Amino acid sequence: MGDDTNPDRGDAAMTRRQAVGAFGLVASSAAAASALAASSNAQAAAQGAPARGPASLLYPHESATRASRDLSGLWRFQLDPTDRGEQDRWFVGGLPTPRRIPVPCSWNDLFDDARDYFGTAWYETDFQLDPGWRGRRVCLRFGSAVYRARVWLNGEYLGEHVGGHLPFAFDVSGLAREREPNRLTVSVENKPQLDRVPSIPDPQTARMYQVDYPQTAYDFFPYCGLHRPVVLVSTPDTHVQDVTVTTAFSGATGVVDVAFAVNANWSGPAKLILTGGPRPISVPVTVENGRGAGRLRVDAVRAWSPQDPFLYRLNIRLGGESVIDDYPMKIGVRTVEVRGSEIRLNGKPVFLTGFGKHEDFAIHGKGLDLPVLVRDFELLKWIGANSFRTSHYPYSEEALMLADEYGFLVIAETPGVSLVFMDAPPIIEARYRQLEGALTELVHRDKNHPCVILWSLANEPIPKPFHTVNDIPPGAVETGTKFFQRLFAHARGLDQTRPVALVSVQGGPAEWVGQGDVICANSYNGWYVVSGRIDEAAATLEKEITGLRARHGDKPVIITEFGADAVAGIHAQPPEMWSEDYQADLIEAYWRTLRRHPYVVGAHPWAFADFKTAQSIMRVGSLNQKGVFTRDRRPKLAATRLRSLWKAAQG
Ligand code: BDP
Repeated sequence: MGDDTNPDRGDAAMTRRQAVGAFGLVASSAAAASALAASSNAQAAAQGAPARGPASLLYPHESATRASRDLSGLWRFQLDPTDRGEQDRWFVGGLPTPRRIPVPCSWNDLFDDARDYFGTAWYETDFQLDPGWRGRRVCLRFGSAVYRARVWLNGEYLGEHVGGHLPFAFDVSGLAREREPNRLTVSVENKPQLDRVPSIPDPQTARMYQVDYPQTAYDFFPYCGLHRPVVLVSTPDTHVQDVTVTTAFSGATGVVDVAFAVNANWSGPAKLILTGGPRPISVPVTVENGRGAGRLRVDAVRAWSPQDPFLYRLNIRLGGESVIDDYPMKIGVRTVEVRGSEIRLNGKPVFLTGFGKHEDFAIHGKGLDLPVLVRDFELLKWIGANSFRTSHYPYSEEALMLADEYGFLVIAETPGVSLVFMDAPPIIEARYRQLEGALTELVHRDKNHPCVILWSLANEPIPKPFHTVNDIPPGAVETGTKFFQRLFAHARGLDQTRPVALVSVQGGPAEWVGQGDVICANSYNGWYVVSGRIDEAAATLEKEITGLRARHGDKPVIITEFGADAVAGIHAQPPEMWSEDYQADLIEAYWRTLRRHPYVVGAHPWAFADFKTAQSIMRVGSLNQKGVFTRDRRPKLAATRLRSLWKAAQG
């Protein structure tokens, strides 16, 4: 953490620049970078720093040519309920009356006056550049800020990013001072807005019969803040900017195709090096105008799978005799495809056992919490899960890297939760653009993870919000159909190597769900419907899944959510709602019913663990208690029940 003194307050260049880009981090940081480049190249040149360009979003793995410094720690923090910080130039003069906040962390569980605060808040810290980084390219990378972040360095506006859960970065070469302390200021704002994703129900048009506080259209607490690490990344001036790896098999040989981009249209020699097998494999590549591509053939390849999550190490090395840049990453060789009613991994059908989860824990909120991450993955292994869904937003990059190592199959979801289609066309269009941007960023970020086997474009889109008394407005289903046609086409344009789906509720609308390669459906018989009657719930489920089959041909089906709230410690014989016994029996009844249908290729009870929600008459203790584990990760009866069912199924 930096100290509180700021020897340099107020004397930096103070030009306040226009916010750039409606949502895109690439657009915003690139535009900001070029605006900045014009104004402060003199400063950069004086420091012998490279001219600024678009910042790479590659995860900041270190190598002989790359270093990074995590700025996590106790920063200064101030709420700004009247939005005066920009006008009063807090990014120049410093925060007037700050308190301390840990980064990364949500602000809501830390301070009583911040729990239900969804306005603008300011973060500030100081840092010193490593003297060894002199003259190198330096970027500032944010893992995620919910929802809109605006960033200043030494009083200079860098740009903004809109939408949480995904990284953004700025090239600060030359702008980050080498001999004096640097001051980093970030405003983070999370106002509930209709045109955001996720959104709130429109109080003007939606007549609600149940209102939560804070009001959300979705069922988790709207935590906000700097949720993931903020990192300084130092690379050579010429550096690898982006990498795309695709893998296939030719008999027992793995075929690894690597395409990569280098900044500033660089041309020259490069090398791809794959290690981890019996001997290193190296392929020379010629980079032309910033583009390089090569193929590695791996004899007797070790395919990545949940049973053997083997990762090779890939280095993309620029230069000939002397190395210009070296980007290291881990890759798994595997294929995924939908064939008939199967999802096939490496040509063999898989059945998904696992859960929908949340990034959620007491006090941290949605802040990256590595101990919880490791514990969760250990518990997933213990219970016999081979997969999970990143409901209902992209999880941290650390979670994805760890899933590669543990061998979990991941359904990677966008932040498109609880989309509705009864609002005015400009609102729906604004949401579309936001979601399309988030999807682009998500695929860009996670395309190289072997663990990601399916993109989920949305969770439970519905024509009109739940808990409303309105009729479905005419045209809402058709509007949604067009919305998803665009979104599916966009997803398939971004990635041809993975299937795409959306997660439906109550089976529909069929025109939306049917666009997926896999039919993903949430089903709450025994809870929200057919409450308290497990046998009838199973019979209703039976009808539901045969109905899905009839509507969607031979596409594979995953039941992505089912379950019941259970308050830990409550028991009942005969089982009744809210007891651990009822939850365990309902989940077992679902499992047994689903397993009778060969085209059902996955069963994910909702949820892995209890998680925080808004306050409502539906949520005891402001918690959704459908967790099979409590919020502090103690197993409920359903956990031991699932463990024996899943172990028995695995033989
Ligand atoms: C589903 C949602 C999920 C909720 C769950 C529930 O997808 O986010 O938490 O219902 O109500 O409809 O428990």
